[in-house]
Amino acid sequence: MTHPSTFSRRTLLGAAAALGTVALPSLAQSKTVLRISTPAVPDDWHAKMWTVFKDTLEKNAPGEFDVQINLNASLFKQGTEPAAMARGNLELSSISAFDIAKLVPEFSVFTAGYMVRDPEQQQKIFNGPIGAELFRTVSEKMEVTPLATVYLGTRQLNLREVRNVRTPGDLKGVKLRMPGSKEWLFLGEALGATATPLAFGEVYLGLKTGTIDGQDNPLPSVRAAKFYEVTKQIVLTSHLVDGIFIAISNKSFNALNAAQKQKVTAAAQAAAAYNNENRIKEEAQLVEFFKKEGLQVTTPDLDAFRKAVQTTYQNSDYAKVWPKGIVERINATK
Ligand code: KDO
Repeated sequence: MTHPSTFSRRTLLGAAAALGTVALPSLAQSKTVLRISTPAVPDDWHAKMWTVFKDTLEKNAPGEFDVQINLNASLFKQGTEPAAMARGNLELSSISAFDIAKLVPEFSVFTAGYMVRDPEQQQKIFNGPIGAELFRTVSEKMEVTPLATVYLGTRQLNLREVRNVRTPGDLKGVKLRMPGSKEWLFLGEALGATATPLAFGEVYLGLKTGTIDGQDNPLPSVRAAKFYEVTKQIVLTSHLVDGIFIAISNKSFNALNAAQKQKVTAAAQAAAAYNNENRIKEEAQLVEFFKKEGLQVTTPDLDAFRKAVQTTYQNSDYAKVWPKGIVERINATK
């Protein structure tokens, strides 16, 4: 006969074990998985910001989310993230104005060189009525919801060999790597170069071996991806105050409850704020860093570049689909 106390202890243990085995997986299963894919290299601010996103979310919604960060385009190739999110195969990414312009043509106004003045104006544009209007269309047409605007930095030219670059005419014949879409290539051509498409992850080798003569990126990315090791010059054209947008697939966003939506949005905004603050600070210090690394840093005739690039865009098919009055509204955003 079983001793009553042994029996009851066993029963209790059994019940606890049963509870444990049932409770643990069901808790784990109830975590919402948020996979992030980005081409950013680990040392760049817009890679590190995702850790801020993850930590903020864990703090505000402990145990509710399983945030998985995939850098270096290891999960999805650069530029394929929006389609993956629209299909519900990816939860989060940071998407560019160029990605958006493919499906929301009027957004190409933000792919135009010398359109946005500086990071402060960029934040005001996208956090104000222009952003609200355009993001509504983005959500409808792309099935993703932009949550925060990230300053990627101001794009500069970065050349393999030193060249006297004063005006766009001086870039004639220069094989300038651009990311692989027609909107990006148009920008490279507008600068006067011969634009050639290449994914971000292949740029270092392209510069090293000479399959390209140069690339354009904001200075913090030139540092983080170590392009300065394989180039000799930076030309401060400041041709694009570049932004990317932390976006979540509508399928994932709509599956969240109201409190979770608010917490995910707040975490995205904290991540963007972390990036913006650090990137702006670093950007101001990098000319000295590159000089110390032995690069020539030159400033071209900015009026000549601005005029040529703006005229090219104004006369292009892109400008034909820009919302009426948007350039004036952008310029009036102070
Ligand atoms: C690039 O490929 O040059 C670019 O700067 C384009 C951006 O839109 C963004 O994809 C960025 O690369 C990556 O995040 C790597 O920094």
